[in-house]
Amino acid sequence: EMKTSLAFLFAVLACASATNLLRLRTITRVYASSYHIIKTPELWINAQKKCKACGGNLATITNPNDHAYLAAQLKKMNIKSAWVGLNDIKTEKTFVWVAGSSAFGGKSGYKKWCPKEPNNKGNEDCVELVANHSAGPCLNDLRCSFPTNKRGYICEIIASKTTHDVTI
Ligand SMILES: [Ca+2]
Ligand SMILES: [Ca+2]
Repeated sequence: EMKTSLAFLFAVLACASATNLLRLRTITRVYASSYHIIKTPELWINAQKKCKACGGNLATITNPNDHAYLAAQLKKMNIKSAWVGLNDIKTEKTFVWVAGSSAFGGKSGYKKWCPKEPNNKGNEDCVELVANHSAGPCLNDLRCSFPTNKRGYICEIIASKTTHDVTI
Protein backbone atom coordinates (compact mmCIF):
# COMPACT_ATOMS: atom_id res chain seq x y z
CA GLU A 1 0.00 0.00 0.00
CA MET A 2 1.24 3.46 -0.98
CA LYS A 3 0.82 5.05 2.45
CA THR A 4 2.82 2.35 4.14
CA SER A 5 5.70 2.44 1.68
CA LEU A 6 5.97 6.23 1.96
CA ALA A 7 6.20 5.96 5.71
CA PHE A 8 8.86 3.29 5.25
CA LEU A 9 10.78 5.53 2.85
CA PHE A 10 10.81 8.37 5.36
CA ALA A 11 12.00 6.02 8.04
CA VAL A 12 14.88 4.91 5.83
CA LEU A 13 15.81 8.51 5.03
CA ALA A 14 15.81 9.47 8.68
CA CYS A 15 18.05 6.52 9.37
CA ALA A 16 20.39 7.38 6.52
CA SER A 17 21.00 10.88 7.84
CA ALA A 18 21.74 9.45 11.24
CA THR A 19 24.62 7.47 9.76
CA ASN A 20 26.48 10.73 9.11
CA LEU A 21 28.20 10.20 12.40
CA LEU A 22 31.74 11.32 11.74
CA ARG A 23 33.16 11.52 15.18
CA LEU A 24 32.65 10.89 18.84
CA ARG A 25 33.30 13.51 21.43
CA THR A 26 34.19 13.02 25.02
CA ILE A 27 33.52 16.05 27.12
CA THR A 28 34.62 16.64 30.67
CA ARG A 29 32.84 19.30 32.60
CA VAL A 30 33.69 20.96 35.85
CA TYR A 31 30.83 22.36 37.84
CA ALA A 32 31.18 25.28 40.18
CA SER A 33 28.65 27.19 42.20
CA SER A 34 28.50 30.35 44.19
CA TYR A 35 26.39 31.22 47.19
CA HIS A 36 24.48 34.48 47.28
CA ILE A 37 22.83 35.76 50.43
CA ILE A 38 19.81 37.98 49.92
CA LYS A 39 18.70 39.93 52.93
CA THR A 40 15.21 40.95 51.74
CA PRO A 41 12.74 38.65 53.54
CA GLU A 42 10.58 36.40 51.37
CA LEU A 43 8.38 33.36 51.80
CA TRP A 44 10.27 30.17 50.91
CA ILE A 45 8.55 29.62 47.55
CA ASN A 46 9.17 33.22 46.45
CA ALA A 47 12.78 32.98 47.57
CA GLN A 48 13.16 29.84 45.43
CA LYS A 49 11.55 31.63 42.46
CA LYS A 50 14.02 34.48 42.79
CA CYS A 51 16.96 32.08 42.97
CA LYS A 52 15.62 30.34 39.84
CA ALA A 53 15.43 33.67 38.05
CA CYS A 54 19.15 34.10 38.76
CA GLY A 55 19.94 30.68 37.29
CA GLY A 56 20.09 28.74 40.51
CA ASN A 57 18.15 27.35 43.42
CA LEU A 58 17.91 27.84 47.14
CA ALA A 59 21.22 26.58 48.50
CA THR A 60 22.26 23.02 49.11
CA ILE A 61 24.47 22.49 52.13
CA THR A 62 26.75 19.60 51.27
CA ASN A 63 29.16 19.45 54.17
CA PRO A 64 30.01 20.89 57.62
CA ASN A 65 32.23 23.54 56.02
CA ASP A 66 29.37 24.92 53.91
CA HIS A 67 27.19 24.91 57.00
CA ALA A 68 29.66 26.83 59.16
CA TYR A 69 30.64 29.19 56.36
CA LEU A 70 27.08 30.17 55.49
CA ALA A 71 26.13 30.65 59.13
CA ALA A 72 29.16 32.90 59.65
CA GLN A 73 28.21 34.98 56.60
CA LEU A 74 24.66 35.38 57.90
CA LYS A 75 25.98 36.55 61.25
CA LYS A 76 28.21 39.09 59.54
CA MET A 77 25.18 40.47 57.76
CA ASN A 78 23.13 40.48 60.98
CA ILE A 79 20.70 37.90 59.61
CA LYS A 80 19.41 35.59 62.33
CA SER A 81 18.21 32.89 59.94
CA ALA A 82 17.74 32.36 56.22
CA TRP A 83 15.99 29.90 53.92
CA VAL A 84 17.99 27.11 52.31
CA GLY A 85 16.83 24.57 49.73
CA LEU A 86 15.94 21.77 52.14
CA ASN A 87 12.24 20.84 52.34
CA ASP A 88 9.82 17.97 52.88
CA ILE A 89 7.02 19.46 50.79
CA LYS A 90 6.57 16.34 48.67
CA THR A 91 6.80 13.64 51.31
CA GLU A 92 6.50 14.43 54.99
CA LYS A 93 9.71 13.61 56.89
CA THR A 94 11.67 13.00 53.68
CA PHE A 95 13.83 16.08 53.43
CA VAL A 96 15.33 16.80 50.00
CA TRP A 97 17.24 19.71 48.50
CA VAL A 98 15.27 21.69 45.95
CA ALA A 99 18.21 21.61 43.51
CA GLY A 100 17.62 17.86 43.22
CA SER A 101 20.18 15.11 43.03
CA SER A 102 22.45 16.94 40.57
CA ALA A 103 26.08 17.71 41.37
CA PHE A 104 24.98 20.32 43.87
CA GLY A 105 21.79 18.80 45.06
CA GLY A 106 22.95 15.61 46.62
CA LYS A 107 19.88 14.02 48.12
CA SER A 108 21.44 13.65 51.52
CA GLY A 109 23.61 16.75 51.82
CA TYR A 110 24.62 17.84 55.29
CA LYS A 111 21.78 18.31 57.75
CA LYS A 112 22.64 19.56 61.18
CA TRP A 113 19.30 20.02 62.86
CA CYS A 114 18.67 22.24 65.86
CA PRO A 115 17.81 20.39 69.09
CA LYS A 116 14.34 18.77 68.83
CA GLU A 117 14.06 19.64 65.13
CA PRO A 118 12.61 18.92 62.67
CA ASN A 119 9.34 18.97 64.62
CA ASN A 120 6.84 19.74 61.83
CA LYS A 121 4.90 21.91 64.26
CA GLY A 122 1.80 23.09 62.42
CA ASN A 123 3.02 21.32 59.26
CA GLU A 124 6.46 22.79 58.69
CA ASP A 125 7.95 21.77 55.33
CA CYS A 126 10.60 24.38 54.58
CA VAL A 127 13.97 24.74 56.26
CA GLU A 128 15.88 27.72 57.58
CA LEU A 129 19.50 27.87 58.64
CA VAL A 130 19.50 29.47 62.08
CA ALA A 131 22.79 31.31 62.44
CA ASN A 132 22.41 32.54 66.01
CA HIS A 133 21.06 29.45 67.80
CA SER A 134 22.38 28.92 71.34
CA ALA A 135 23.35 25.39 70.29
CA GLY A 136 25.35 26.74 67.38
CA PRO A 137 24.25 27.15 63.76
CA CYS A 138 21.58 24.59 62.89
CA LEU A 139 18.55 23.80 60.75
CA ASN A 140 14.91 24.26 61.66
CA ASP A 141 11.81 23.32 59.71
CA LEU A 142 9.31 26.15 59.42
CA ARG A 143 5.93 26.67 57.76
CA CYS A 144 6.65 27.54 54.13
CA SER A 145 4.03 30.19 53.54
CA PHE A 146 2.92 31.39 56.96
CA PRO A 147 2.73 35.19 56.47
CA THR A 148 5.21 36.02 59.24
CA ASN A 149 7.72 33.42 58.04
CA LYS A 150 9.49 35.72 55.64
CA ARG A 151 13.21 35.20 55.76
CA GLY A 152 16.35 36.29 53.98
CA TYR A 153 17.63 33.47 51.80
CA ILE A 154 20.68 31.86 50.28
CA CYS A 155 20.76 31.15 46.55
CA GLU A 156 23.25 28.81 44.95
CA ILE A 157 24.05 29.71 41.38
CA ILE A 158 25.47 26.94 39.28
CA ALA A 159 27.98 27.36 36.48
CA SER A 160 29.59 24.66 34.38
CA LYS A 161 32.51 24.85 32.05
CA THR A 162 34.02 22.45 29.61
CA THR A 163 37.60 21.70 30.47
CA HIS A 164 38.29 18.88 28.09
CA ASP A 165 36.94 18.13 24.64
CA VAL A 166 38.53 15.22 22.84
CA THR A 167 37.61 14.33 19.28
CA ILE A 168 38.20 10.72 18.35
CA1 LIG B 1 7.25 18.65 57.39
CA1 LIG C 1 10.50 23.39 63.47
